[in-house]
Amino acid sequence: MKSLLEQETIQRYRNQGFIRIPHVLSEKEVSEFKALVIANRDQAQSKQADYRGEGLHRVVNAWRQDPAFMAITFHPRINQLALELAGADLRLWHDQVMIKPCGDVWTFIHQGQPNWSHVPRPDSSAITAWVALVDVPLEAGCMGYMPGSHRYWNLGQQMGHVDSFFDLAPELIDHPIEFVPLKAGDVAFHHANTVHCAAANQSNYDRIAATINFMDVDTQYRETPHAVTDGLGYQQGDVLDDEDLFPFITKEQMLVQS
Ligand SMILES: O=C(O)CCC(=O)C(=O)O
Repeated sequence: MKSLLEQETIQRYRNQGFIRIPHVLSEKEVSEFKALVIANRDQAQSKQADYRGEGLHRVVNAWRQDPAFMAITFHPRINQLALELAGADLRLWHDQVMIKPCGDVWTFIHQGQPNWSHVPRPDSSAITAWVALVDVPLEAGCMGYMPGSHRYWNLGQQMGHVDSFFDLAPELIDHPIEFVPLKAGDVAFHHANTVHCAAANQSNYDRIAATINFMDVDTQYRETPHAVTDGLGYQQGDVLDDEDLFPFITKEQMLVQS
């Protein structure tokens, strides 16, 4: 299988914990996927599923509610890029509809993995793809990442607790955040431990995106509430091994598909 990325790009991702990959989707895909994201937001609203009105309209596991969404979540190019950057086979953790309406609400600074029901580990290759379906300059609320912060692997749960985050890692207080504007069809990837945030959407249009969160193939369950694992019966330390819910994303699979 031919690599999509130069070694230098992969190395940059591994050093800084995030990377922008331009022109991943065609214009046609952007317009189809944008419609799918909006449809899934609206479907969730009418069913009162995981819909949040507090500045970010988020639907977790859209591919489970609408099989058409699988075109985004299992997009071969996005999946291959994730595998090349991660340098390891992966499983899907979940996908998300991510619509940020206009307003002054920032996405709090946080790491992904500590907010998931996963046992933290220093060697994780878990990676998130943030797929822009409209242009996302800084004023439309692009993501900001703290370079090198993916090496902090056990800071605990800090979503919405800015003070405790910096209590845990005071040396990060003065660490710069790099904002990464995207064009529609670009994808930004970040390691699941990269400290990140997103600016408020001060444009005059909805910021429409999808995210795909990939985890390590042998991710272990950590006992903590989470929409994806609640009620599944996993015990602390069990491998999240349900192949329907957490399908493998592997190089071998890509070879078969290509
Ligand atoms: O899109 C946002 O505002 C936040 C997204 C985020 O935190 C993530 O994808 O991990």
